[in-house]
Parts: sequence; structure tokens; C-alpha cells
Amino acid sequence: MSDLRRTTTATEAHEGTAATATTGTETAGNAGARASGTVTTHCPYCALQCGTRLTRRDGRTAVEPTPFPVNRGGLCQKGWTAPALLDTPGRLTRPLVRGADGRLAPATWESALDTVAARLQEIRAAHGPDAVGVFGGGGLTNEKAYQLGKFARVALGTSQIDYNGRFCMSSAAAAGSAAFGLDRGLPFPVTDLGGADVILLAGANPAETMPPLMRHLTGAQLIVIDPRRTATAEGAALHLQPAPGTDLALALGLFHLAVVEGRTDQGYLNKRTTGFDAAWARAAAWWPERVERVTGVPVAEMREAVRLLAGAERAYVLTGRGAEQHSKGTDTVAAFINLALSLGLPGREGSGYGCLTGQGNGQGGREHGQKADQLPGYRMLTDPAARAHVAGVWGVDPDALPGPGRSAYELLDALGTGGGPRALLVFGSNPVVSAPHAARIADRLNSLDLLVVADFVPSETARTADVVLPVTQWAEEEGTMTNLEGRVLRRRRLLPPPGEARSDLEVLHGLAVRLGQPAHRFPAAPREVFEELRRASRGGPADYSGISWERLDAGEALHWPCPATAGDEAAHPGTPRLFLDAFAHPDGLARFAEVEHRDGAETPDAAFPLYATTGRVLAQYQSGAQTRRVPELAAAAPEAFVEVHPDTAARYGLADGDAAEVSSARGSTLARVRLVPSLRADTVFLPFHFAGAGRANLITSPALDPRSRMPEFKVCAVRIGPAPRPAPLAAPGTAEAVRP
Ligand SMILES: Nc1nc2c(c(=O)[nH]1)N[C@H]1C(S)=C(S)[C@@H](COP(=O)(O)OP(=O)(O)OC[C@H]3O[C@@H](n4cnc5c(=O)[nH]c(N)nc54)[C@H](O)[C@@H]3O)O[C@H]1N2
Ligand SMILES: Nc1nc2c(c(=O)[nH]1)N[C@H]1C(S)=C(S)[C@@H](COP(=O)(O)OP(=O)(O)OC[C@H]3O[C@@H](n4cnc5c(=O)[nH]c(N)nc54)[C@H](O)[C@@H]3O)O[C@H]1N2
Ligand code: SF4
Ligand SMILES: [Mo]
Repeated sequence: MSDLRRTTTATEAHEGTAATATTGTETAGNAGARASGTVTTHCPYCALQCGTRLTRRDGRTAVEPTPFPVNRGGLCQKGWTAPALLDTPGRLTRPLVRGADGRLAPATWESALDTVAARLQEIRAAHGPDAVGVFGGGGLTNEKAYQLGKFARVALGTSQIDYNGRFCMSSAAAAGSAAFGLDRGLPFPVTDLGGADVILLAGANPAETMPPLMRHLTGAQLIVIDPRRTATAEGAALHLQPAPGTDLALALGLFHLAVVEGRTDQGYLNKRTTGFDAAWARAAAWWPERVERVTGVPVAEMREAVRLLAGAERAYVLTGRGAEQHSKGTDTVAAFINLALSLGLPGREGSGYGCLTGQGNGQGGREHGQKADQLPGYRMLTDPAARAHVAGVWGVDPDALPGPGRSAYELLDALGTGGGPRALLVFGSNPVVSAPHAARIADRLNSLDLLVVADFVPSETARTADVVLPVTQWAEEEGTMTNLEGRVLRRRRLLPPPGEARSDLEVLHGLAVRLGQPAHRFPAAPREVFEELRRASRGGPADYSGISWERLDAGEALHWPCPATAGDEAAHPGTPRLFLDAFAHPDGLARFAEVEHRDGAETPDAAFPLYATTGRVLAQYQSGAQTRRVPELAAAAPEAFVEVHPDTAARYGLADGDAAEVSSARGSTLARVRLVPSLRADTVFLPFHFAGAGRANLITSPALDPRSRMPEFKVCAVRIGPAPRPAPLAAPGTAEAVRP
């Protein structure tokens, strides 16, 4: 078990060693005088939602991890340095409105909100309600996500709302719902992973993306599927290294082997599943040698993976974005679920299938109605009973609720075109950096009659807006978040917001009232919104009606569904483990999916001979809007880079440290070359955290999965060569007030 040591070492190396990190300045955002005190809360970044304790004293904030079971006293480098966000220079503290001179200038809240409301009314009057769009985020609290969906459907009357979770969770959600009848990323607590013997990680790199999660994986042998030899793969018992975009073939091949080698669990298949025969009819044609030809993974490694997985008493199959962010992401996840079902894993205590949800509220963000086709409680907008229930809670006519709108990329792509929205409100996303085919999206945003961005830092998207609304961040507000295991958590306020910053809920209240809504319909107090969310979710798949802030504050661990029970609202214990007795389909059975491999939207050719894939590094978060501003993180990952195999670099005239230009059919990006001998020679990798000319999304493909509408972030065809001109690779830091 020497592999275990390596896993542990990788974890420690990536978690950092700070005992207690303190940051703060007396100057930034007049925060120096802000209150003192201590709160127990959670990290502002990823879906692990590590438990933290914050202490504010003398204008400085210190963070320390709590024994919260998910992080068990660990934090990653981003968590340790998160307090720097509270005092970051350049923090937005006043509303900004673009004047006739083309520059963003400070304005009062009254005039900023009046301006936005008046222009929204004009645009609606001239072009109809769908001329206004809303773009939300999976980092928003449950209360904000809920209120944003309600605001779009009721105050704006638009169908045009979607959110960045479409770029993140949608393929796993679609496949999970189809297989199990319900989508909760992990249908079991994270701590269950600690008892596993074997865990297969398909396209996930938690050693960098969720380092404290590795604490739960040290007892298991890991099988990692990743074209790169990541920090996670370094510690694995087995690393399968397929070409990007070929996981579907690989999963079919593993399923095939499980069947022909007699490793399936026949009793489980009979009792708990349906659809095996049709799924097998497809997989039967994916014999191992054929899979090796498509994926590049040797047959012996596939056999070893199935041997490990099938031989384990307790085993999990987990997917990450590497398997999901493809134009066939839903089918790929379905194929991994087929594999898990064939081995009898889902719905069994100590085993299962799960998806590692990414954003801070990536789970809650997909339940409360900011998605194009959804109503709160994870209900469908097309379901008449759901419409009637939610409209009842909102006090509106069900027929007045619009139908489903465009998905995230389709919404952004349509902006300012004939049929698309002419105004957009952005809450919690930075699509100028994070959307695929980013140059096209920046161009669409610039074509709008009105772009409004609510943020607490001047993100690249905020800098192109007509109106920028400064909002509160994590430690300045109250609310709830739902982590990757479906556990509802309290976010607590440590200090008052700087300057004139207001919460997103206050912003929505102010706009709704100006759009003619009764004030009571859009409360600004998060707790009041949560009480309404409970009622709206009641009876839905994601039922929060039995969850109260009192129960959470008393320390109860509540995973949804947690329905209110007659007589005693607080009686239901929540549901840490789903599916133990039955899956959520009416017949209680899990469904195998009939899926077939297909190529990605682009495969390498003479003009673009390499695969490019994209992803994350430890020290930066997402579009980098927040983490590029944290000095310690910016120092650790200062500029765009591209990982290249040494032979490939030599072939294209590149040496380590050179500035390279990577080009696809859509455009080019600039990045510093890093030679990585363990990478596949046919593949280059770029992180997407950097702005300007270093945006990886200048080259990515907007090909969409037909079911989830997930863009193909994880594979496109490119060529690489020396950068044609001296390249400004480091990310620009401070705000630039002029629309580019
Ligand atoms: N440090 C850091 N942590 C984060 C985030 C962050 O931005 N930075 N973001 C959070 C969010 S929102 C998310 S969604 C999660 C994402 O967490 P992960 O899914 O772990 O992150 P990624 O780096 O996007 O992708 C994982 C791996 O997929 C591999 N990959 C690329 N193409 C393929 C392919 O075709 N097949 C397979 N099998 N693998 C492939 C990449 O090489 C990469 O190592 O991380 C969360 N945590
Ligand atoms: N090439 C490539 N592109 C990708 C991916 C990839 O793997 N490769 N991954 C995709 C994935 S999984 C994701 S999740 C997206 C994420 O990409 P984005 O949607 O751009 O996510 P963030 O960078 O987190 O942007 C959030 C913005 O909202 C602000 N913000 C944070 N909290 C709040 C709040 O409570 N209210 C308001 N109003 N603002 C807030 C932050 O300051 C920041 O500017 O990127 C996607 N893009
Ligand atoms: S793993 Fe995620 S939640 Fe935990 S400290 Fe790091 S960024 Fe924060
Ligand atoms: Mo994500």
C-alpha cells in the first residue's frame, strides 16, 4: 500500500501549512474600522464548503478550520487566504454608471437603480419581456438563487434566465436524474468515502480542486482517469490516460469487461435496475481492443481497473468535469453509471456513484429556480402542478409564469441578435473569461443596450457593464449554502459591508419595487427568503420544508430532502443517504442508459493537429476574478500557461518558459510553455483562470451536449507555436473603466 503514502503526501503538499492566516489592511474599502468578533461559517469558494472560524480584530481577519466533518480541520491554500478578499484593493463600494463619456462613474444607489429600472421598462415596452435576460451563478446562496429565479419570472416576466451551473453541473445532473430519478451530486455523506476500498475518479483532480477531500480518500485504492498525470493521479493505484473526449468509449469498455468477466451482480440487477439488456446491446460491441484503439488506454489497464473495482467490498465511481464537460457529457456520465450499476454499487451503503459538484453552492444553485427550465424545489417549469404550487406561494397567476428559456451558452450567444435579449443582468458570474468561445461572448455582451453586473470586485465582465452594482460577499452576509453532499449549511456575517455595498437581495428588492412589484413580494432579509423557499420547495424533489435556520444553528446535519412533518416541523432528520431502499423513479428501479460512443465536435486534423483540454490549478478559482486579487495566490499562479509534452514542444519549436500561441478554429490564446513529460504527446492543457489575451476560452468550443446543453470545455483541436509578439501573459490587476 505504498500508494497511500503518496496520496497523503500530495494532500499535505497541496493543503499548505499555515497555522492561522491573517490578512487585512487599514486602507482598503474603509474596512479597517469594521467590527470585531468571531463567527463559525464556511469557505467562500468551492462545493466542499470547508468549515471555518473567522475572527476580526483591529481591522484584520484571521481564519482557522473547524472540525467540520467534510474538511476535518483542513483547508486548501485558497481557504487559508480567503480573508484577503474582504480587504482587497479595488473592492467595489459604490454603484457605477457609464456616462456619456464612455466611462464608469460613481452614482448613488437611488440613481443607479432608477436608471436600471427605467431602461429595463423601456426595453420591455419596445421589445417584450424576453428582451431582458438574467445570468446567475452557482456561488449564490440558496436565498439569492431562489430570489433571482422569482425576480426573472415574476418581476421581469422573462423566460430568459440561466446560470453558470450549466457550464458545470448540467451533464451529471441530466444523467443522474435519468438513472436515479433524482439529482443530488453525492447521494451519501463525503465521510462515507473514508470507508471505501476502491474509488474510481473519472475526470476529477481533487488533490488540486478539493484538497481536504483527499483526507477521505487515503484508505482507498484510487483509479484515476485523466489525460494528465495530475497530483491526484500521482497518488493513485492505477492511472488510465485516455485521449480527451474518449471517456464514453472507455466507460463502455469497462462495462463490457465487467459483463464478460462475470463480475456483475445479478441479484442487484434483477431487484434494483431496469434496462440492462438495451445498454448491454451497445456495450457488447466495445470489446477491449477496440476501446484501446479509440482511447489509447492499454487493455491490461482496463482489465486491472475492473478487477480492482469489482473485487472491492466497498467501491465508488465518481465523476468530475473531465468526463462531463463534453458535447456527449450526459451520455458519458450515463456510461459510468451503467458501470456502477452493473457492479451493484448505487443505493448500497458504503458504495455508490456520485458527481463531485464544483461551485460553493453548485448543489443548492441548481435546485431553487435560476435554471432555464426549473422552479424551486428542483421542480420542472413545464409541470402544471409545479407551476400551480409555486405560483401559489408567490401570489401570482400560474399562467403568468413564462416557460423554459435558452440555456446559458445559447442565451449569451443570442445577446443583441434579432431574437435574443437586449439587456442582461449578471449576478455571480464572469462570462467574459469563463464562457466558451469567449471572444464571441464578449462581443455579444458589448452589443447589448444594457448590461448590469452585480459583483464585489471589478471582474472583466463588470468592467464592460453599463451599470455596476457593488454587493456584499460571504463574510458580510447571512444565508445558507448546500454543499456537494446535499447538506444545508449556514453562512454567517462577521462584519458589515464596506462603503455602500448592498446584498444581492437588497438589489433585487430595490429593482422589483421600481418595476411595480409590491414590496413584500421581494423581501431583502435572507431569513425571510429562506422561509418562503421552504414553502416553495415543499413536496418537490429537493424538499427543504423541514429545514430551519434554528435547526442549522443548533448544529444539526441536515441533508435534503427534509420535508416538514405534520405536527412537528422539525421532526424529519434529513436524508444523508438516498436510494438505500429504492431509487426515486416511480417503480423504485435505477435505469441503465442505452448509450453509444461518438467523437467530440472537433478531432485533430492537419490544420489543428493537437487536442487541447482545459481545467484548474490549485491556487486560482474559476475566472480568477477573486483569486487573482489575492497576493499569495497570484504569486503561486501568476500567468497563463500551457502544459506540453517535451517532444511536442520540440516539434513546434518551443522550449520550457517560451511564450506560445495556441490556436483553434475560433481564435488564439497566449500562454507560457511548461514542459510536462507525463502528459500525452497529442494533448496540451491550459487552465482557464486568466484574463485578457491569456484566456483559455478564446480557443474552446461552444459545441453543446444535446441533452444538458453543456459546452465542450474539455476538448477542441488546436495548433501551437511561438507567440508572434512579446506576450503580456500576466493577468491585468486593477479596474479599467472603459469598455474595450
Ligand atoms: N483550485 C480550484 N478548485 C476548484 C475550482 C477552481 O477553479 N480552482 N473550481 C471548483 C469548480 S466550480 C469545479 S466545477 C470543480 C472542478 O473540479 P475538477 O473536475 O477536479 O476540475 P478540472 O480541472 O476542471 O477537471 C478535472 C480533470 O479533468 C481532466 N480532463 C480533461 N479532459 C478530460 C477528458 O476528456 N477526460 C477525462 N477523464 N479527464 C479529462 C483534466 O486534466 C483535469 O485534471 O473544482 C472546484 N474547485
Ligand atoms: N475553459 C474552461 N472554461 C470553464 C470551465 C473549464 O473547466 N474550462 N469550467 C466552467 C465551470 S465548471 C464553471 S463553474 C464556470 C465558472 O466561471 P464563472 O461563472 O465566471 O465563475 P467565477 O469566476 O466564480 O465568477 C463569479 C463572479 O461572481 C462574483 N461573485 C461571487 N459571489 C457572488 C455573490 O454572492 N453575488 C454576486 N453578485 N457576485 C458574486 C465573483 O466576484 C466573480 O466575479 O466556468 C466554466 N468555464
Ligand atoms: S477545498 Fe474548497 S471549500 Fe475547502 S478551503 Fe479549499 S476552496 Fe475552500
Ligand atoms: Mo464548476
